[in-house]
Amino acid sequence: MKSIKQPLLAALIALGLTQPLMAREVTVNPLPQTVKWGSSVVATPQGIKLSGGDKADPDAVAALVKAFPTGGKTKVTIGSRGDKAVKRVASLIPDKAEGYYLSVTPKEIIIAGNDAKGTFYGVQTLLQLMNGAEGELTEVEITDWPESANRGVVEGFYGNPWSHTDRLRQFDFYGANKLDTYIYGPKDDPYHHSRWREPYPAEKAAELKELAQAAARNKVWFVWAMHPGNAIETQQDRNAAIRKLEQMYEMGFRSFAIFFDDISNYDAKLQADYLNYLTDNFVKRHTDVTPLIMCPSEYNKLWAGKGEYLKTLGAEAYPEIRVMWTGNSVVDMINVPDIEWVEPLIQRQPFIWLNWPVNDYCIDHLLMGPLYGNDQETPAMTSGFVLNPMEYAEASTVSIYSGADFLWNSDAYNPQESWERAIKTVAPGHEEAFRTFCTYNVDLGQNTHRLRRTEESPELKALIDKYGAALSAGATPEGDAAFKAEFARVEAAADELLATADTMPLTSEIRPWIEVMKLLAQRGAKAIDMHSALVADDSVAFVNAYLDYAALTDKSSRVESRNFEGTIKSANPVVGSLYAEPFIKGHVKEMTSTYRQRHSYRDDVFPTPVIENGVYRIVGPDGAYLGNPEAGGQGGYPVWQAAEDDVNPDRQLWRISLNPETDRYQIINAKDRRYVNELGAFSNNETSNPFEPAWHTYVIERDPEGSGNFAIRNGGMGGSYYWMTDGDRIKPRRLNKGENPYLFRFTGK
Ligand code: 14T
Repeated sequence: MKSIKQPLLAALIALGLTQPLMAREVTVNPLPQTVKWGSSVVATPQGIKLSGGDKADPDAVAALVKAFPTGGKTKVTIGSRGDKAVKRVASLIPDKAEGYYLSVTPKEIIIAGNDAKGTFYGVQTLLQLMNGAEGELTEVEITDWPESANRGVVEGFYGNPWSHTDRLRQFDFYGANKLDTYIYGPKDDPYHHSRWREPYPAEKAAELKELAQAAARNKVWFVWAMHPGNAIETQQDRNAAIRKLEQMYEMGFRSFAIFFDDISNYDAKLQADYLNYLTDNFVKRHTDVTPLIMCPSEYNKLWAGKGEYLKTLGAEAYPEIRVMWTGNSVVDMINVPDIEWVEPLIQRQPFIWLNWPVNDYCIDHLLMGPLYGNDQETPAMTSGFVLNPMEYAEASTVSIYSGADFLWNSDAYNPQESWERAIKTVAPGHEEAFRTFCTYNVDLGQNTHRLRRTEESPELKALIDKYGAALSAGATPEGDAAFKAEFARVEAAADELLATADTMPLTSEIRPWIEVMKLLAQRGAKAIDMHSALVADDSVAFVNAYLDYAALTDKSSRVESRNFEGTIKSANPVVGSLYAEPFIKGHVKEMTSTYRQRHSYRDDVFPTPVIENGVYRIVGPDGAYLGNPEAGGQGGYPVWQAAEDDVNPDRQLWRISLNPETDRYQIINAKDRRYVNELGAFSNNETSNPFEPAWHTYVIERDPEGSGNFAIRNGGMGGSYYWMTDGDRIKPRRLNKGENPYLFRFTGK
């Protein structure tokens, strides 16, 4: 088919003589540096007539002819700088490593790389244009190159390592999205970590060999990492390391990393000596082995103190050895000052290990939100930049896609827009449903690294903001309907995805989370039914809706992921932990408590909380009242007071309520609304509490001996600290043997 000139096309369309052929501007990932669209529509090749194919990079040619067999009509010219085939466009090729020039016109297609990798990337761009064009490829000229070198992934998490198929699929994905680095270091591969001395068994070795080839085909630099811990000093240890590295060399690997993360009693000088030794006795003994990459023991600023360790490492390790770095803390996005801090210490640009979207420290959550928070200048300030993903390989591709985008062209990177494109690419045909899934799987929940993400379920969040409070107050038919519609939408999305889970690697991998999302939607709908029933004063409907809710909740709590025999970690998927869960749980608790106050019909079906939400006096062991003498102040402590405060009774009143996020009680002074924290002190401020709820929420336990007293156990500190008294203060601490923690009573106003 010949191209049709736009005016003629318009005329034909007007006459109804043809289907509209639209110039279709396809978005390529990562976003290219420059794109100039033309106006002609170009025939999409059925088959191609290739010139330059004999000289051009074989991987690039292979990728091209796999998609478009030769023997057709469309003229395609391919080559890299210096090749005769592309000589006439030599001046148009960007003079940048891995860059390429791509031209698509009705006459011909030209792919001209600045180097072999550039040619390969030119082909990848063409393939994306074709896939997105749906038969309506538009004339275009693209000049493109990456802003930084060594963009990719480090398989560096704790948990079930990726499978062989996972990795093969990943490498195709990296090739297509122009990521060029993969560092192999799954913590729970014994031959990487605990049993690094031992050779891979034959079967694993065969898989790894195949991986090395798949990586090469996709222009992915495969770095195999070893984690020798502290066994680096003796000659025996060093011989064992060299033996293992030589074995890996035999299998086809040419690049290596040594990890020293997550160990104690390490020594910078010794580690540097070891790395230099391996460089002299292994790397330099071969002509084709690249300089080592290393992960230091103090791999982030939080752990590095004044930087003495890093300084020694930087001074002692050969300058060509690259040093990894996670930034300001273990899990943190990368900012310019973080790099400026470490670079002079290690005397080289850091190689960034970004702990995102890894979820090994919050395994019940999938991290499906957008990738943001990394300064746009950082890729160019590093010697490499890799993302540590989730053990869920397919689910990780949402972030990896955006990582590729960010690292190639960080100036143009837009987190939200990139995320939207990632969803379309990762779940073609199920974009809307998968998008819904992703929005409900954004928050990490409470975690040791204190990283939170708040872009969860914006649709539901808007409804909560609009109707959430009114729901407690009474009838909101419009609100009830809106919530029901949202939960129905989420349930339908879950059903759509579940229907694909037998055949689609992505949905089969995340099936347990989809199931929990479906149950969440069903539970949400039941909670709204409870509300309607409560408003209508229909106790039978209320009890029935609650029983359904409880059954669904129970079912949800039993869903497991990775629970196979021999699993390293299995998860109990949590979805919607930031807004959806607290909203649903909180309202159900509130409604059952309201119901119980109004009715006695079947109130036995609701579990009785240890104490009802309410305002209480807290009475201590000597009959003293817990009070707040400096109400409205900063800091300070609640103290035991012998006399009742008649002037300001609020100072001795405490609002005690279940916190739906932690399922534990929060204890807040009624006068100034400040929390009592895990130290038995007040938070500074009534509204903003600097601590996570886990640190100021409590388990309240009734004395099993029937004294009528209660114990207050700390939510933090591993749950082993009880409120005890010390003079006029509360002192949370571990119990001595045989000590009685049931010291407190709660009395009404
Ligand atoms: F090597 C490092 F850069 C690194 O990040 N190491 C581990 C990594 O394998 C893991 O996936 C990541 C996220 O959990 O954090 C590091 O592991 C830790 C970090 C901790 F703060 C393990 C225990 C910790 F207490």
